[in-house]
Amino acid sequence: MSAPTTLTGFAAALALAFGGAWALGSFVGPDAPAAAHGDAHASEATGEDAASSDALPAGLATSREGHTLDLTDDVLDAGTRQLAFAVRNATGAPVTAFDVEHDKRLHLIVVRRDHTGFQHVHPVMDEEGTWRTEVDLAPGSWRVFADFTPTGGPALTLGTDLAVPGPTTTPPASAPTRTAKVDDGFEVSVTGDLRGGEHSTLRLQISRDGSPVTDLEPYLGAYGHLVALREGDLGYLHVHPDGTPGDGHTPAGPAVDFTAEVPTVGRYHLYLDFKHGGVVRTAHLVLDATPPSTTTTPSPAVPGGHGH
Ligand SMILES: [Cu+2]
Repeated sequence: MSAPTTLTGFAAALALAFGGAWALGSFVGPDAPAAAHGDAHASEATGEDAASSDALPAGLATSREGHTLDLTDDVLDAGTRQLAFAVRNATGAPVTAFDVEHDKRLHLIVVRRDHTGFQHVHPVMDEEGTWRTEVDLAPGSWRVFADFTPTGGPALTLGTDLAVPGPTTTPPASAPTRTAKVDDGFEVSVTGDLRGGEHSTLRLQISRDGSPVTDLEPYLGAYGHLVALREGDLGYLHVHPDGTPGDGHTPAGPAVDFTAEVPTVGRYHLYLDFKHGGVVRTAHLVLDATPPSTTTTPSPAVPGGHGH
């Protein structure tokens, strides 16, 4: 598998990050390269041959590169609650300086582990470095992802667990879902396929009451934001579309294209945030990544084999 060779601008960097960060995003050991922080915003994740499809994606570690995601309460009652947390440095002190990425200093994803709840919110930090936001919680086991770049440090996505006590029902088994209904008559469908260890293009199309939506509004500098979570471990990807609003060739819908690369076969939950009429909505789609295309599948007898 080869790394992308053409990187022009933001979307391309993030498209790379979608793939490269997976491969580089293993738990960082003492011998790991400095760039191996495995975040979708890690635009410097170039040059490495993303050879190991078994590498760990972002979001699986609570601590990495001297930074720790620390929830004030890791048990919260169900309902609309204030979630508070800090990002702590290696001495335990709250970090208060963050770079702005995609209009925000920190992006927070809160997802129930069975994929029945998902929120992408932007907390506010006080002077002491405590971040707060409201979230809607149903009983169950949740995962909290903080996606940020401490000033002078690496882009990071840290994850930690949040418990919400109460009776839960068994969720239906997940199934591949290429079309998802969203509130207020919106519907999102996806074409294209994910292949483990390879780049592919996904096209997400947005309609409302059966008509294509052509007046999407920019949200955080793009017509769509896509978070992908691997089923089973909730390995995390945050990706952005090919093209940006106002670049002269990116339409405001109905299609939003993404370049995707997932590290392995398996099931991936895709959460698309898009904005229309001043409201941000989220669509939940599910795709199964297939093995790499046969022409490039390395033979076990020929490591890194070149099939073309
Ligand atoms: Cu965000």
